[in-house]
Amino acid sequence: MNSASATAPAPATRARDYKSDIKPIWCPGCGHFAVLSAVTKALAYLQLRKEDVAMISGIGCSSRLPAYVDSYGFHGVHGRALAVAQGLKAARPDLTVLVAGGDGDGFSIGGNHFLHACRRNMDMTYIAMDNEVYGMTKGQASPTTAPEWDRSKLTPHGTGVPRFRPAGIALAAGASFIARGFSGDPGGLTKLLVEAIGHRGFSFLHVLSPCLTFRPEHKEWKHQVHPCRQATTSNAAEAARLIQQDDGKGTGLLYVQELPVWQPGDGATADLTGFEAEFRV
Ligand SMILES: Cc1ncc(C[n+]2csc(CCOP(=O)(O)OP(=O)(O)O)c2C)c(N)n1
Ligand code: SF4
Repeated sequence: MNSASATAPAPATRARDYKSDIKPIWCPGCGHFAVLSAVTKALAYLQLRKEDVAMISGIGCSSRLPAYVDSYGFHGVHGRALAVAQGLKAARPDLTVLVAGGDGDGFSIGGNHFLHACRRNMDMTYIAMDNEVYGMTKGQASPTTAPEWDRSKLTPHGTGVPRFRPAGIALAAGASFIARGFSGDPGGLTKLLVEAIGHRGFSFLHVLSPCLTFRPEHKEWKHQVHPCRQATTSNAAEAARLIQQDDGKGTGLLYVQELPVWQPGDGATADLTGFEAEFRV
């Protein structure tokens, strides 16, 4: 190695360098492609080392995302991504932890973990790809499906149940960063992701990411999604008003606040030999 190359800075990592060799098997036009692209662009923008990033997910089409990113990853159990991610962050606070999943994974079976992850406020980013349907299991209603949607054989008269409102619930549960992006606006989504990763605490990024296979009518989202009509606030009461008055299609950073971050101390790295011996079968 000559002296010039010894002092030369390492070449910048490009977005495509963060893509794994596995080809996505999502349907053509699936919104999740744009989320994958935003993730790799955000990692490249921040020049994060692959070995310092871990992507965790549950189960669903959206939860396949970690397989397509060349970082550490864990494709886990349906609804348990946040539990796994928090365990990992407790043990390895040095890692940048990103969590990815769908509205079914995160708000139905994983709803309890979502609430407590918000209030625990560990330093990680949660990307919830909301297509208002269970895509992977072929089109059942999810918690964010409109009550009158009657295209699933399981709910031929609609669910009749009001929607789960992810941003409002995240705020009520104590999340310190709440943003909404749209897969039809990849530039805006990348920017929000960079901000979410940079925020110290639990960053909740709600992404409107259509499933054109089971909700083809969501092509219309491109005409319905709009920038949020009010400026970002750090006041929870103002954020509540903003989120309540919004039609659920307003994008941007809705709320950000510095709140105490929960990170266990030495306990996470304690010697567990005795404990493990006690449970050995
Ligand atoms: C414990 C458990 N319950 C149910 C399932 C079946 N299941 C797999 S994916 C899924 C829902 C996927 O929907 P969503 O999380 O919204 O992601 P999408 O596929 O729409 O991206 C369900 C119910 C499962 N795999 N494990
Ligand atoms: S079924 Fe829907 S969510 Fe799943 S890959 Fe196809 S378009 Fe995407």
